[in-house]
Order: sequence, then structure tokens, then C-alpha cells
Amino acid sequence: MATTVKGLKGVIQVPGDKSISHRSVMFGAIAEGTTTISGFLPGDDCLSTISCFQKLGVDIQMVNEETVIVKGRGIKGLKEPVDILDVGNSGTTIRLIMGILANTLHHHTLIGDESIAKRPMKRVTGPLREMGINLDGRQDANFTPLVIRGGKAKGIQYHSPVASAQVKSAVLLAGLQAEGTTSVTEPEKSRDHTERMLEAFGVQVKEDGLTVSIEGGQTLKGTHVEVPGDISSAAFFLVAGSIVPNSRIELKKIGINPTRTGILDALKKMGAAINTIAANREAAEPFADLVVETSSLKGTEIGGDLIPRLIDEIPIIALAATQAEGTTVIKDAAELKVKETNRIDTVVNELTKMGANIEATEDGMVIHGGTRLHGAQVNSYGDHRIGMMLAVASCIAEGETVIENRDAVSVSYPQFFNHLDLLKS
Ligand code: SPQ
Repeated sequence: MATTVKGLKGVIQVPGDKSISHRSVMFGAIAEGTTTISGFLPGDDCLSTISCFQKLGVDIQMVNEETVIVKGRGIKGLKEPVDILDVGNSGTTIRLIMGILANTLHHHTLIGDESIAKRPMKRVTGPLREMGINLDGRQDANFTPLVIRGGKAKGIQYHSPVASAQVKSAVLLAGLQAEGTTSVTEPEKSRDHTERMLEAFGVQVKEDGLTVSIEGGQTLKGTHVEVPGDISSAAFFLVAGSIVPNSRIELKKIGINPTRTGILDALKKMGAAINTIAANREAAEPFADLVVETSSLKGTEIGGDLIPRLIDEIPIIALAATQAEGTTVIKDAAELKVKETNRIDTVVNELTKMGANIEATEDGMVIHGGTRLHGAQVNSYGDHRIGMMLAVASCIAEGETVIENRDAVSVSYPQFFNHLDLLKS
């Protein structure tokens, strides 16, 4: 990609939120009646979710790229698939679907790509086994291929060792048909789309501090889901607009669910000029228009309960920190090691190739700011968020940057490079 950019200017509508798009299809599939989805993200991960539920007998039509109609089969109506369920690169699909399939007595084999084969599944298969569900897989059900035959779940009170929306969601979804009450307690609050969306589908969910509970035997009713823009995708432009000189970017209808807005808190603390120009905070999933302009950033410390609120944005925050004055310390983020890649290592290795002064730690990284980046041959290693972070880095790097495996961005943001080019012109 070309040499330093003179400024990024314009208005962008980033695609729909990935977490909400997955759940809209999944919950629509097990609801009674029809669910219509607008603003759906047609990224590879969400298309994997559609394809899995089609194999489970659900009629899902894409009216156009962003409008989907799901004809729900009810919670007991999924068919036994004649084929394996392939989740591609999507951790959300494989972990949540296990919760949904837990109470069927059907046979299912779940696989994914090379990255999924390395991601730990015991965090979900463990509690599901505790609930009485029959599951198996490589290394005692920790890795794909996984086989789930289901069973009749008993409610459990599960204390999760990690703050993970995927673990919480899988256990709660299994709890929907379990005997009695199922609850999940987390060390910190993870994103709460499952709780908010189950309520929109007519399910009662109770929250008490860090514990979420669900009563077994509830059914879902089809509804309309309006998916806001994905703040994790907007994050790349929030940082690009902050660090590329002479920039002003307006981002339309971005989801601002408080469990996802850690990126706004962190960037504002670093001195970023981000303003909200219109907001709907009453919607089940609140959203706002945001404007970012170039500013001088300073280093900061990021850790504790902020981490689950910005976990997917850490690669792009690390890039912002290379341009900040002073040092940025990111800690309590060991979860980064079990994402699409080990995101501590990939961020550190790839940004080092571009001249950043950055070190990996056991649970995060330390970034010494104020460095001039230079073009280099870098690699996304198939991780969409690394590919987009490197593309933003190339905008401030002197000389040419070549990003291998840049197509990985289609997992969550298929039009990313077009949008970046639009802002450059
Ligand atoms: O779906 P996948 O592959 O796990 O995607 C990622 C991402 O960067 O897009 C993580 F690699 O997002 C997860 C996120 O990190 C999506 C998610 C969800 O929709 O519930 C929750 C988070 O994961 P976790 O493990 O903390 O529950």
C-alpha cells in the first residue's frame, strides 16, 4: 500500500455489528415465527452462521446483502443435519451454537478453519458437560472437530474463570431448555448482546451484578432486529482519524452499547478528539454518529474491567500508542492469546517490522510512543483485525507497505479497503 497519506476525510457507514448479526440469525432460527434483520453484516463469519442454521433446516433468505429474513423453527424444531457444520473462522458461531444444540438429541459434528482448530473450546464444553450434555472432541473436547449429541440439560450456577460473552452466551442458551435455573457469574462484565437480544425475543433474563440467570422452559418469539454499525470496525477509523494529519471522519450509526465502548474511553483518555453528534440511547442496542479529528495523543494504562469492553480493539489501540507521547501499558489482556491469532505476538511482531518500539508481556504489551513508522512486508496471518490495523499503519508509514493475507478483512468488514480509499481521495 502507498506511502504516507495527506489526510482522511469523509463520511462512512461501517457495516453492521458482527456480534449482533450472529445472534439475530441464531435467535431468529430458534424463535417461533419470522424474524427480519436490517443492517446485517454480510461478512464471512456471519455467512458461516447462516450456512450452519440452513443445514439445521432453517429457511433463511437474504433479501439483499443487509436484509435477512429468518423463518424460525422454534426451539425444538431444528433438524438433524446430514452434513458437518463448518463455522469457518468464527469463534462466536462455534461457541454459541453448542449452547443451542445442547438440548437436541441429534448428532452434530462441528469444524472450522486452521485458526478455529487452535482456539480452546473447553471453556464451553466444560460447563455444558456439567449440565449433562454429551460432547466430545480432540484433547477431551478442547479442540475441533467437536461432536455434540446433546441431552437433557440441568441448570447450573456457573462461575466462569474468564470474562467471555461467548462462554456466558453458550451456557445461557443451553439454560433456555434446561431443568431449573441456569446462571453465569463472570469476573468482569463481558458484552451483553445476548441478554439484551433474548429480552427483545421475549425471554426473561435476570441480572444481578456480575451474575446473569435464565429460567428453563422459555420460548422465543420472532421479532425485527435493527443492527447498528460495529464499533469494533469503526475503531479502525477512530484511530486513523486521530493519527493521520489533517483528518476529519464522520461515522454514522455506530453501536454504543456500554459493554463495547471501552475504545471511546481509552482514546479520549489518550487525548483523541472524538465527538458524538447524534445519539439514540433508548434503543435496545443504542447507537450514535461519531466524528473524529486529528489530535495529539498521549500514552496511557489500560487494564482491569476496561479490557472486556475493548478486547477486540487492542491491536488498533496499540497502533495509536506508537504515535502517542510517552508509554502505553496494556495489561490483564491474556485473552488476546486465544483469538484468531495470538494477538499479543502478531501485533508486536508486525508493528516491530514497521519500526515500532513495542514489547510483549505475559498479559499484554508495553508501547513506547512517538516512533515514525516505515513501510515493510507484513502479514495479517489470516486475522481480520490485524489486517485492518496494518492497513491503517500503512497510512502513516514512510515508503511502501505490503500486507500479506489482506483478504482476511472480509471476516468482519468486506468493504474495508474501499472505505479507506474513499477517505483518502
Ligand atoms: O467470533 P470470534 O472469532 O471470536 O471474534 C472476535 C473478533 O475479534 O471479532 C474475537 F476474536 O470477537 C469476539 C470477542 O472477542 C466476539 C464475541 C461475541 O460476539 O460474543 C465475544 C468476544 O469473545 P469472548 O471470547 O471474549 O467471548
